[in-house]
Amino acid sequence: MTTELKLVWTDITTLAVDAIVNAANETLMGGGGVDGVIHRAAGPKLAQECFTLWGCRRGMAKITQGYQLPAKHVIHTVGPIWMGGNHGEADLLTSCYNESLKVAVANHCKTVAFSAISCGVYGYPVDEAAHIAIKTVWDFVNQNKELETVYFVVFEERVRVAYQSVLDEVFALC
Ligand code: AR6
Repeated sequence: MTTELKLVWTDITTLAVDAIVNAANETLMGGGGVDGVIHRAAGPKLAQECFTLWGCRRGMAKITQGYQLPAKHVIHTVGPIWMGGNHGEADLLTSCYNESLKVAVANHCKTVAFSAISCGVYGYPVDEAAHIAIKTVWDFVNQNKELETVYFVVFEERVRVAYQSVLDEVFALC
């Protein structure tokens, strides 16, 4: 199966996909940004399940149910905090996408929607983050044929512009 990659500008909590990917923190107990929005929309049972997971290391991913969300599951991944680029940030961000996709496939998810991990409070430069997000997903779907559609969900103009320009580059090469 060829996986479709799609850029969408919407609130990720509105998407009826198999899994949405949350930009969480190591506690997995909720926070601000997209994490807070997802927890509010999913309802308190999400935090109850997260509590049983004992947190998540940076660069890794864990899955829960979606509860009151239209999405069946939430994959929680913890992105790097930008500290100038020499602290393993790129490897950690790459790992977030790979680990989330591995968890998705292991749980038979065919449609997965990513938030722009680390592009908000964690301060990752959006052009570099967009490049890592798209390249990592592209490489993964070329090796793994289980996924139908991967959505890159953007919620701010500066992030949309960054993703669009990387996607234009990638598809120009095809
Ligand atoms: N739908 C889709 N994307 C959204 C939404 C939404 N409803 N709301 C915000 N975004 P951030 P991070 C975008 O800060 O940088 C939390 O407190 C937003 O525009 O949510 O990985 C966690 O608990 C931005 O482009 O995540 C952590 O402590 C992107 O989501 C920390 O923030 C990511 O921004 C994680 O920081």
